Amino acid sequence: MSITELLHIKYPIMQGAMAQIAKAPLVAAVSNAGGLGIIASGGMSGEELRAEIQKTKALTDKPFGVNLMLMMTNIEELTAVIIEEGVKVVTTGAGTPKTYMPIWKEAGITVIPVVPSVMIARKMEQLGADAVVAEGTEAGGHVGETTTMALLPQVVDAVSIPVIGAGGIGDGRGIAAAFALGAQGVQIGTRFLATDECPVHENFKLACLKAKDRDTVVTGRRNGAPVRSIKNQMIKEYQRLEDENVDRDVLEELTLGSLRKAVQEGDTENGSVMAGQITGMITEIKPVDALIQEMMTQATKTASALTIK
Ligand code: TUI
Repeated sequence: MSITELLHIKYPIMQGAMAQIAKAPLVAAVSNAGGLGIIASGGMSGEELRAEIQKTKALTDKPFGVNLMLMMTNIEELTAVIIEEGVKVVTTGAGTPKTYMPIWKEAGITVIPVVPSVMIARKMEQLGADAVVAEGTEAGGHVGETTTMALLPQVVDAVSIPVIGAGGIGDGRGIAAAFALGAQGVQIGTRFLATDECPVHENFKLACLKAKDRDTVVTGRRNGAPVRSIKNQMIKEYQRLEDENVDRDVLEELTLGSLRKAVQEGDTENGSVMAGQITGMITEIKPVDALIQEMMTQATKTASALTIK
């Protein structure tokens, strides 16, 4: 079965779940445009998630999913809401969904874990995942070590379930490349930041437009939660403290509430501006529907124009 059949969508494009950003307006816009919008539930309570699901339902009659960030401690509570609200697709990140898998499968939910390595992809297949998103280190947010170019074909070879490519995909050429590597779909996060419907502070969008190819950096490798974001004042301070080998809680204090600062308040110097490496090629803020149409046209054109000699 193709990804579009599995997810009941028109185009094989999933929207990456971006904490505090991937909410009803963006999710519904992506689903209405023929992709799969995904609500990022990281940081939400059960009732906050319920409200977001209901807002999304009011804006679209198309399928959408919910992402569960597995570092969260209220996964049971969020799961109950997902089941009660009849959401049919769950993606997971930043951990293993092992203990919850039987509950989700019992409820008839399609489960698609995001994975950073072949080993974890295999593990997810064994646990009963319906597909996996293989996410390369080009992505924004919490990342692994392997690039999409190297990771994707290795995951494709290692599992028999469909593989969706993610990390470093920001236009139709990237989609065609992911399919050339064996992906059956793509997940795109960063490119959707610079859209009209994306409910993130305007300064965050402008930071994405301004950033060049080398302007993102991974911090936090030492404390086991490496995160890619756009370099700024806070990142410089974080790196300085990391180099000084300060205690973990000093670093945590610096990052506490930092995503909120950037996303909500628009403080892109002292806040955490999580974004992937493709932010360097974003030149324009546009509507989600136009973006998806453009990406699909470019992807099919790119694929059919390939000559290798
Ligand atoms: O999860 C993401 N990206 C994220 S989560 C996030 S929220 C956050 N904020 C601050 C610090 C840390 C997180 C921001 N961006 N992508 C999917 C992803 N999953 N990347 C890596 C993984 C992953 C890592 C280990 C998945 C599974 C895993 O281990 C599973 C196992 O079985 O050990």
